[in-house]
Amino acid sequence: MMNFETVEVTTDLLIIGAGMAGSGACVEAGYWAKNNNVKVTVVDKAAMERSGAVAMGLSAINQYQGDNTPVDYLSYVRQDLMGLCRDDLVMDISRHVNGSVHMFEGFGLPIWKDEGGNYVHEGRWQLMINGESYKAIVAEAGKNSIGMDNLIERVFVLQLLHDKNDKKKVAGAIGFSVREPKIYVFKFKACLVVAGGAVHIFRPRSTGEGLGRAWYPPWNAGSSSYMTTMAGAEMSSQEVVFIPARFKDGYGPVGAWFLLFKATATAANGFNYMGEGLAEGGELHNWPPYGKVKPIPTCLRNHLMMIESYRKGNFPILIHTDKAIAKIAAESPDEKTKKRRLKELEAEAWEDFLDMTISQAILWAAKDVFPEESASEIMPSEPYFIGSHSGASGAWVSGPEDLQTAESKSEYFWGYNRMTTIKGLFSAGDGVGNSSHKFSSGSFTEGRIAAKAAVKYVVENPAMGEIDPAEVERLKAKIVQPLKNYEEHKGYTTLGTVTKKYDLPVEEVNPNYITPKMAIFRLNKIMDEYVAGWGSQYNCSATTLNIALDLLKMLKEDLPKLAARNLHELMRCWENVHRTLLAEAHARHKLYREETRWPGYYYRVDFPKMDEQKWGKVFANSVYDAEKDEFTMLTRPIIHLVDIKEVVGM
Ligand code: SFD
Ligand code: AMP
Repeated sequence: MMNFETVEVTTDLLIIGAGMAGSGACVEAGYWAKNNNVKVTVVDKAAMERSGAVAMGLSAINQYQGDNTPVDYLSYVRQDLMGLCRDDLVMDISRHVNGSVHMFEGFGLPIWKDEGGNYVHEGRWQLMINGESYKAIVAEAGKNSIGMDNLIERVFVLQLLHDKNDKKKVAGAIGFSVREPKIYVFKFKACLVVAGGAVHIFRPRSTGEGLGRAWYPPWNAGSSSYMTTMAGAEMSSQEVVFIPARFKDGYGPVGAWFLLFKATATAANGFNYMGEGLAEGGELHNWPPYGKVKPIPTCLRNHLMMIESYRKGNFPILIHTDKAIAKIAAESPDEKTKKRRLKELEAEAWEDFLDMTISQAILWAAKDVFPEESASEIMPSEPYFIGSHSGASGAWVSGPEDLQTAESKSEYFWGYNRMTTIKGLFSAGDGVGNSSHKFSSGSFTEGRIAAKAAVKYVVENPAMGEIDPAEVERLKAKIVQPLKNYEEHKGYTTLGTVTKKYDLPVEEVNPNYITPKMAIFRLNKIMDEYVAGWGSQYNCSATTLNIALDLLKMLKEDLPKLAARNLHELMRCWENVHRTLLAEAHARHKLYREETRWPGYYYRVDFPKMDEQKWGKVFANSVYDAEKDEFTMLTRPIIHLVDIKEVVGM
């Protein structure tokens, strides 16, 4: 067993996670910190240059307002989430996001421009970029702002520590290095949890040789949610997962194809399920008023696809890349231009994936797919927890004061923008619920907003809190327990990591411990089969959810037996602990909201319709008591700050 050294870090503001929101937070906090003599430190489990969801790069900036107003954006977001959003949070990001995008350009990010020098739009809100190095560019700006001495990489933060004298306030955090035997104990006045969303809570569609492949990054393991939930912060909309429609197997995103190339999708038999769904008497008319809005809400687009493929059996669903390319090329004035245009379109099609989902490009190449010659299969993926895209899960936070009405102020504002219900604990990006469609640029913007407010909090609350040394010692022992479990019991293993016969890695079978891979399989199976994963065709009911809760209880009982062979596996163990708490919160939220509000994300088969009267004007929230291991469910009102009547176009 390794000997662990303890490293103590004392700072004013700790930023946990250096992804898109974390980078925005660094840029902003660096500025305000210098003016206020505040020390800012950022910690990430990976290397900031390529950490988080944007590691591989992106091919679009999905939130840019241009000349649109925050109310325009709000109407789009509210409709897309079937009426569920916090107007104040959405409009707050919207009014600042142009500034962030212009910053990106200043940092050196190439944004596509047309001949007139204007940004090239993918859709109304999206801009095309040459974004392979997007994260590296943004991270560099963040590092420059706070200074390299204040960046701690390769340290996994396990959980937050309360102030010894105030359980409604945070004063520290504990984690460990994933490279050296070191435990990190942080002390701070405030912290910003921006550790992303969650992947691999549900069974992915990828198996065997593609195991682990997902659309959202597998290293987003529910840490934001775990840290805020464990600290006792109120959480919101944990039932709202995002199921993206993606190119089959490689999980290539569809946005550029639908919006830029204007491709259409049909069922295998050629049926135009989207057009028919919208037509008079079509399925979308069963979901008023959202079935009639434009663009069709993301979940309803999925819903139509699911009916066609799973229920009617007309799969696969095809996206007609070939027809889309041919149509654009045909608009050329002459044959020579058409040929050139075809080559350009081909290059753009490949770059879309090479910039952000390289595996999809590899899969196309491996399968001899030429997008200009044939259609590709798309399908709904497994559920993800991503407050920044078309999901809505995350922390319940205070909004900005100036956007509140007299009615909303008492519900949505408690002193500091983006502070959770725990003092000194802020969040942003995937960590914050009910302000969907922020994407990379909006997450960066929300990180800036939260960091500015957190520095203000530090200035106005200058006393350093006190953490409980006994609690620290208890957690130090807990962190390394999986390494001990392995060392103590490894001799009893029936199989090593490699079978002699086939020379294939297999999992160890040992009655005394559970490997991280086994644990994740067990979690995935429970969630897939009982909590509306793809394996149960996104269906669940009170019966299945209660079965899942029983099984999760038993899984939780076994998690102290997790075993790690090395520091990397130690991280894998704790990531699974993070995932499991979010899995439970999610099942409880689904059980609580007795309606089907997001068909295409999940179906409560025992409540198959939207219940506007009971659930149309409320958020489902929860508070976790870590000592009692108990969730309390509650509702909070949806208060509209603006009346929106028109249906907006794309
Ligand atoms: O089209 C710990 N996203 C897209 N956004 C766009 O604007 N345009 C696109 O084209 C997008 N597409 C897309 C996107 C994502 C992915 C994976 C693909 C395609 C393939 C979404 C954005 O990427 C997303 O909205 C933001 O990145 C969210 O930002 P943030 O900061 O909330 O999460 P993060 O960037 O993943 O960062 C999290 C950080 O936390 C670290 N971390 N550190 C310490 N301790 C722990 N316990 C930790 N746990 C996590 C991570 O290392 C990371 O640095 S399209 O398909 O939608
Ligand atoms: P995606 O690639 O699916 O993540 O989508 C990128 C952006 O395009 C997001 O803003 C989506 O909401 C939007 N989008 C994707 N497909 C469609 C569609 N068929 N209609 C309208 N908007 C879409």
